[in-house]
Amino acid sequence: MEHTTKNKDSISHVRGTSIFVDDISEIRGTLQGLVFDSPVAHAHITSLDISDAERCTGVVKILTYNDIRGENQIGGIIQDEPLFAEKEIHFQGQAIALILAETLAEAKKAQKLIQLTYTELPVVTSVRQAHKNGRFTNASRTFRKNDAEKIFAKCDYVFEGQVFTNGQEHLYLETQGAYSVPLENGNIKIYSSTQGPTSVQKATAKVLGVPMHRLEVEVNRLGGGFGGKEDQATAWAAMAAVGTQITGRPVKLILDRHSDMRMTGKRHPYESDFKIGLDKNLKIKAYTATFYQNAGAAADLSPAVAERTLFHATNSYNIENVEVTVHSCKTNLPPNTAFRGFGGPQGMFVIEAAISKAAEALGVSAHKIQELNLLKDGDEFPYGQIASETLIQDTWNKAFTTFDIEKNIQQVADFNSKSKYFKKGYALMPITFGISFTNTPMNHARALVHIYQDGSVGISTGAVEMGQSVNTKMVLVATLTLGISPEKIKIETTNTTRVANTSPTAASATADLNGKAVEMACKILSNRLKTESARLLHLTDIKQISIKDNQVFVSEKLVEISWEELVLSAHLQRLSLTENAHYSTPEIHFDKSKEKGHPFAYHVYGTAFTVVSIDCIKGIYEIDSVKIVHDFGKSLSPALDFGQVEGALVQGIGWMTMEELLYNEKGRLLSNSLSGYKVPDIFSVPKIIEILPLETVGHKHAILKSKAVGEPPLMYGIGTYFALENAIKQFNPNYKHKFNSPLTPEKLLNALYDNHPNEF
Ligand code: MTE
Ligand code: LUZ
Ligand code: MOS
Repeated sequence: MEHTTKNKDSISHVRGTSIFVDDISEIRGTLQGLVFDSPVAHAHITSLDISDAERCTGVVKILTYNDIRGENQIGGIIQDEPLFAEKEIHFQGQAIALILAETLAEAKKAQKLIQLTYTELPVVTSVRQAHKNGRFTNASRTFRKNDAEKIFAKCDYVFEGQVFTNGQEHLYLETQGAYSVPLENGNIKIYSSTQGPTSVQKATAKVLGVPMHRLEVEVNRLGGGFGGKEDQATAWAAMAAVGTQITGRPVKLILDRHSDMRMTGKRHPYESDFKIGLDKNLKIKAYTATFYQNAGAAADLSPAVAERTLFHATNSYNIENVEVTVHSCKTNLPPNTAFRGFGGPQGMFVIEAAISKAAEALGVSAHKIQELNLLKDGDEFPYGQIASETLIQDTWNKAFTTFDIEKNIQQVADFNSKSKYFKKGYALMPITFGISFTNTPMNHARALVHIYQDGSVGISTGAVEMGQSVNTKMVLVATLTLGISPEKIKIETTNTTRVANTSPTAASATADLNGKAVEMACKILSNRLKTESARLLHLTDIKQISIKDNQVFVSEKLVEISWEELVLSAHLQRLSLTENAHYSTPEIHFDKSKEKGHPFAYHVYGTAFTVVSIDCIKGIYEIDSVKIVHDFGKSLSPALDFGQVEGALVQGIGWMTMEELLYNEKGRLLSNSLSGYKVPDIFSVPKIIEILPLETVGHKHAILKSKAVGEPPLMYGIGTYFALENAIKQFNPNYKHKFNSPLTPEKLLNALYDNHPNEF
């Protein structure tokens, strides 16, 4: 059954019966919240007059920072982010007030009557400018292995370059929102579309000035998060809860698409400088890079994202001398945040650019340099972890043999020699991605498992379902551990009262962390039930007892005790049918004072081979094929895991080719709607996506040896960028790599003809 398991929500999604925050039946008396946000990116507020607006029909209250009883502070890692602006505005779209009205239409009327006056201050959007001005959201960091600067002098070849990768809009289908409901004695229940129920609970408690136990945060499922709701779901929940605290009424706050795009942070744009040194055998001897991360106006998750950029700065390569530095530059953009890959993609793009630059200058194919420098067991990452169970070369070699890549490369060359206005290009993209929150203390989770007396099972964990199928995976873990059919198992909502102190659903580690806790709780329950079977069967030893297919077996022989009979019997014996287990990842540690340690439980590996075609008259392109060998470990469910690879790949391709985030010099988001911001659709996905699992035994720290899969495949999309640049070179021999992503059709058309040797 495992291989055909589909996401258990798929039917209700298709039928439209799944319940997202905006679908929750409203309680009588519910107020509608509407945010009044800043029209400018940097200013001193001179006055805020809400009196006309507050007199509007239907308006019950307009909240500003003055109404906050606790602290006006929602910063997660660093306390630098007010819920409502006070004296100063730091980005366009920053919340200033929340209108609470009987209807949304009334709130919208009132919104127009709020009078804000301000004096504008200089706006900084560029990271180089912020860096020059010494404006950072958090401390810069450097990872160092040996002495790169010294080694450059001894290298046969040294190349330098600059790189830009743009941000990315999350575009989850369900926009940000929350619904806050008063309970008795001033307690509040918050329904939130968040990846981090505990982050919402903690930040909201601080804003309300109440202890965490007064707040219950409930998450049913998300219509996508992609990192955008790891930290940035908090503000809307806190605002709605302040509304409930002040008015005593339920408050619903759902952002419309436009507001969501304007007010929330995105993937961090990065500008980077690199220097790479090689010997004459194409071995990379030294690598340095400086990353300028556009953090936006507050830290949000930027310190953690920056850290992961450093962890992945050498991607899948072993380099003896490395020095990489990241600066989180403070600008007047909305605070940028987690996005699938979490800084890893930005770091990996730069080393791939450095390799491509070297390949261009030396007249070799980049994949020769890539291949010669792949990691192997025993190599040391710049952060001190020793590579073990390394599978990057296995995925690479399997891709070359199975997909016959050398032949494909020859076919591309043959095509290009015959075709004048259509050209093809290819690239290889190896990935090595570390699994665990880089912040060691976050790597733990709990599960609460109830077996009801009729034999049905209810499981609560800290995992949030957002389309990645974590709930389906939890069902699989419980099914396999308890030996009962999946229909008997229900995954409950994620709720801070049932499972407390959760880490957000993030870092691709959710199924591992929560799944291990589910497995532990189920094992304890299973052993208890086996003991009960032994009692019923007058056996002394439970070793020969097993539970499978909803039945008890002794020494693999069926005995006449069903799961239901066994459970009821245990209940009548007054045994507990509930377990609560806690799992924390073993072995991991990291010393920030030395920037060395063993931060990851394991790594995920893979290799993608991408071929693209460009139309040199129109500047448009297609992706012919992406062929991938991926290390799933021993996949719990290939159907689900393949879906993650396909989705992440296409999201990565979107980031690299068409999603062009654009702010003007005043910090105004120009790509603020779906007419101006293009995401991949079914016509822009590769014509062929082939995914081949690498056959392995899996990793012991992965849930039932099935490795984390959520983020790593996004980085296969990076191959598309380099394949496109290589195709451009086939048409325009004077073209030099630009490393300026996304490579939109407009940029590609210019690249084809800029400085072309022929007249057109
Ligand atoms: N898949 C879907 N359909 N929707 C999402 O929002 N988020 C991604 C990935 N896959 C996401 C998704 C991100 S950013 C992460 S970190 C992982 O799922 C989180 O889930 P996991 O830890 O269970 O893999
Ligand atoms: N979130 C986080 C993450 O807090 N720490 C991480 O290491 C991480 N990695 C990927 C995605 N989200
Ligand atoms: Mo994913 S960026 O860890 O939410």
